[in-house]
Amino acid sequence: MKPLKALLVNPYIYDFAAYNFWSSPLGLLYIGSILRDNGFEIKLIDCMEVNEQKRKEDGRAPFIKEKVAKPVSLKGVKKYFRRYGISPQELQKRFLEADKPDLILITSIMTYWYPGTQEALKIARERFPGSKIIVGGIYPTLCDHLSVNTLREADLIVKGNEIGKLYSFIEDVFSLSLFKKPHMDNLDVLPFPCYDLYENIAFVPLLTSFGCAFKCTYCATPYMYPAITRRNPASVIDEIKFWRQKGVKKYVIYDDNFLYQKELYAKPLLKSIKKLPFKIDIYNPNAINAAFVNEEIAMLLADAGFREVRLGLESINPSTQKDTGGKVNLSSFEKALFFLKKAGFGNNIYAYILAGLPFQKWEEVKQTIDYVASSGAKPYLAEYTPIPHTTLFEKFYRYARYLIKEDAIYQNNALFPFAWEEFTEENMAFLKNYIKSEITSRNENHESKITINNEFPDLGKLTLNSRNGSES
Ligand code: B12
Ligand code: SF4
Repeated sequence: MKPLKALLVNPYIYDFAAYNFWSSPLGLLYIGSILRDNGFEIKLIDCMEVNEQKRKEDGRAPFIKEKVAKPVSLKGVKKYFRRYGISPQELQKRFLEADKPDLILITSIMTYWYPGTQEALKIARERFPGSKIIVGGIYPTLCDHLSVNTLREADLIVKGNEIGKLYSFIEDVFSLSLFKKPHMDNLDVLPFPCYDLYENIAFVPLLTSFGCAFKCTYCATPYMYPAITRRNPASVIDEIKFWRQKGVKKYVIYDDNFLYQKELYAKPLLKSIKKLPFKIDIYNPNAINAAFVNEEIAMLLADAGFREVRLGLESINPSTQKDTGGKVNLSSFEKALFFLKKAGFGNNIYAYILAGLPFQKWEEVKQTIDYVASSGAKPYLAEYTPIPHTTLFEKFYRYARYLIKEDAIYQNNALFPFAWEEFTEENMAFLKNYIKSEITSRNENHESKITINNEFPDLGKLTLNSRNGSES
């Protein structure tokens, strides 16, 4: 019997800004590998192509892009709107060139990118009316009611970890028994994601856990993954060796919880990476928790090949820290900085700062930027994204200036849904510029007001003139 054919599709997206910041359709590629293990012939159309000439040393690259007209729902927004990735016409062409697949699997990564998913679904449906089309990913997971309407052409919509639904559907429709049906939670038995379908593999994400021990009020991870699942360090090492043989040198940790229970997971993993007979580069776009960074961990991160470290700080305002979940405080941040600097990360420590939370005042963000810059770390603005099923979303969605609950397109942080009189779009623009110009030049001139190079800092005393509440 001829093998069944499955076509994986990572749709193009529409957004006001987007850049490949080590982004990759990892969930889709895992599903592809599982089906391949079951004898399916797998093909991939990844619409999110990048401009290879502009790829950075570290693996990041700009997506190819084109200005497009805004949909009616975004007409009033005074920003350019673009499609990132290949055009619908190019996608049609690639579908025309493809043999008729039995199964088409389409992913969706951010909720507000659903229009691209919707279009890819329509194009696939027109070209292959007889194929079964399944859509999964973050959008149906977080916006299940909305996705039922917007993705009507799909034969099946799969939420989060409902992989069992996918297996049953395939078995019913094709009257077969899949012989490998791993649960996604069992990270040690999953086949490695099918990155071999790409001509060039610029980096490979390493999925080392699902879930998180914290419950930050802006984050959907606790909803999507109520239980924490960890991956055995030995399995991660096997995967690194596997990709290294194929020439991959850069790895990106996709983990919300990398240092949690570090004695059992991160430490043995980092030690094993250090012992590998080859060197790799590691990046962590999802920040690590400063509270878990001690001297040994900082050294291990450096020795294992972390090229930079990104820490989540969010805010220096104790009440914002508390209201958003209390995962970090200034004393643990400063301690982490001290050890990371000692381990040699110097100019390569980034601190994420949350901007645009409901009823946040812009001065708080500026003070946090100043604090981070003076500490010698690089401030990095993370504009708040309202995400369904999070505490903040459910509490404040009525106060947003867009209908964020009715249409996921408005969940895009580029729209600044929670702008208000004490934090306007102009304030946000100022803060972005401030980081770019003033702070960058201050960092370049090494004008650090906080000196934490030689001695252990007197924790909690590394205050700035402008720190909220506790001026010193
Ligand atoms: C890694 C990550 C990133 C990476 C890359 C993301 C990527 N995949 O390309 C980077 C660092 C770039 C990133 C950036 C951002 N992220 Co992010 N990110 C994540 C994270 C931690 C993991 C995603 C992941 O790959 N998981 C592992 C894979 C295996 O899971 P998965 O893709 O969801 O797939 C599973 C299912 O969905 C399913 N599946 C997937 N596709 C398909 C298809 C079919 C057919 C089927 C059947 C099943 C299926 O199979 C998998 C297993 O169950 C999630 C949180 C989380 N734990 O999910 C946040 C998350 C997706 N990010 C989020 C946010 C807010 C952001 C940012 C906006 C943050 C910011 N303020 O700057 C930016 C925006 C990015 C941009 N504009 O480009 C939000 C989602 C927001 C939203 N509205 O959708 C999440 C949920 C985190 C949160 N705060 O709650 N992110
Ligand atoms: S923001 Fe990070 S620490 Fe907080 S709940 Fe989400 S994944 Fe966990």
